[in-house]
Amino acid sequence: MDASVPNPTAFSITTPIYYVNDIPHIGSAYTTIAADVVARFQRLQGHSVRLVTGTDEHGQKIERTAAAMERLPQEHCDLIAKEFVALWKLLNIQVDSFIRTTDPRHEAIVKQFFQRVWEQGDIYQGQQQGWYCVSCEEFKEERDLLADRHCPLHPNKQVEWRDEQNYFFRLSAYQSRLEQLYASQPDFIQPESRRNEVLSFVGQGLQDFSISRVNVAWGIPLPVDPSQTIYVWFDALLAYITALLEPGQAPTLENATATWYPFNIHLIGKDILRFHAVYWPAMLMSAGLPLPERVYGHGFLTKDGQKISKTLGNVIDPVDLVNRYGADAVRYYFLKEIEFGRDGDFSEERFVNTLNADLANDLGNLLNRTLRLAHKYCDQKVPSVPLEAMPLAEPLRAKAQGLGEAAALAYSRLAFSQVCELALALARVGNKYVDEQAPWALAKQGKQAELEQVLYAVLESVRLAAYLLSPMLPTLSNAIYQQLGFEVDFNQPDIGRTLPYSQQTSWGALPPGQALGQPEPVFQRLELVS
Ligand code: ME8
Repeated sequence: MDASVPNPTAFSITTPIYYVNDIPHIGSAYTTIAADVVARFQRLQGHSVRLVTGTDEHGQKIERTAAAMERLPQEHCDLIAKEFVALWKLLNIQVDSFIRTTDPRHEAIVKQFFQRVWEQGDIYQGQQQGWYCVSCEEFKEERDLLADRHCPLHPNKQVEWRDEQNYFFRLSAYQSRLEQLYASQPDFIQPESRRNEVLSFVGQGLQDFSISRVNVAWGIPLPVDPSQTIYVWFDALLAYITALLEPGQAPTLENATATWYPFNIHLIGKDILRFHAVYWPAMLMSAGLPLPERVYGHGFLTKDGQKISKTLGNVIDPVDLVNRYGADAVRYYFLKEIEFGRDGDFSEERFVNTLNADLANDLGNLLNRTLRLAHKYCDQKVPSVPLEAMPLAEPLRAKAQGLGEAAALAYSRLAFSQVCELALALARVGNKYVDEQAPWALAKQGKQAELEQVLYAVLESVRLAAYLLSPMLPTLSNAIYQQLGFEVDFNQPDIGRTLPYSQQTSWGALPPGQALGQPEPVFQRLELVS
């Protein structure tokens, strides 16, 4: 297959390749949850999906962390990488490829890529002088530093002076090609605020950057000078490509880029935007490889206004949150309550209140009360209301009209909170509708046809809301579908074939007469646990 033509039915997405300087925290979970939701949405649309994540294990930051813990670097990486794998399982993330940069296949890919860039004449030797933040693994401009030369992203860490002979990548040679890229593909960097940041940075003029280190033993040896190792960022970005190798496949760039390449989205936090939106496309241009479709840089989760970070030590433990509240709750909260792309503060009280209001009350309770009525008045079956009998103007049907398209658009823009609002608005109208129509009174008056119409409309609305929310809430949506009498599992990779998006977002997908399950609360109210 020609690697420059994207495969239309294949969708590939990456999270950052996380540092193993510590166990994962809620920030790493945030990006990975969002990537999983995008991937699940694409599966609903019937696409084959590859979700790539992994761990970034080389470089000085990891070397020092391991030394401080009196571990060998590899031993340290093995321990921490396991924690990432376990967290993704706990959060119900469907990882297709988990790549570790210490995987020997990765070294082969990095060396081949380096060779291409070398042959292109884009690597040369030079003197690197500057202030280096080991926690960012990045040189900083003096004007960007805080008082006493502290890093703005790691205010508890001082930058260190470096003056060494390194090998440089000729980034400056790509200035105009990058500017053309941003102009011809305005969606390449999202959201808009991040795009502007990059345009302003590139507009100041690009400088070559060093891609090797002299005094860092924990890295991939530089092919042209084994006394140096490859800069951890040059190495880590390439892990996206290594991750696309099939098990047992020879580690060549041709193999790795044959099926899933180029990527549809690199999902990252705003801290690593330059690497992905400037350095990475230039590296790919140099190596003659196609570019990703878009780079999305989301905001930071903060606690008391400070970025939550492993280095700062103000972390929220995702394992603890999941153990106390469940994976669906954690997945939902961060995507619903924080507009994706912006920063957002975490509050446990808000967490509990949001989940109770949206999932226990608006959605869960609506299903529960309606199911009970259907058990009582409709012989434990979905009311037998044929599609033709349901007027287009029926309030819930009217509200549901166009919801599938609106949610698809929101998902494609990564506007997760908007998807939640669309689905929740339907549930809220449903609750009001039940109150107003009072099906129990219709029963008393012997208005069985009207009663059935009301109950059908409400059950169908809950189904539709659950379907739209299923990428965020796979467990809850399974429970809702099962109580509605379906035997399905939203965790199946071929879910888009079992429950196709366009069919499931059309009114009437709930089969009249289908036997209903037992009404049980699908989402238990949460208590604030201190
Ligand atoms: O940067 N809020 O790894 P990393 C939101 N190894 N997201 C956050 C966050 C916060 N407070 N803190 C971290 C690296 N993140 C490199 C990446 S990629 C080839 C190499 C998320 O472990 C966010 O996605 O420091 C951020 O970009 C990423 O974790 C940084 O992860």
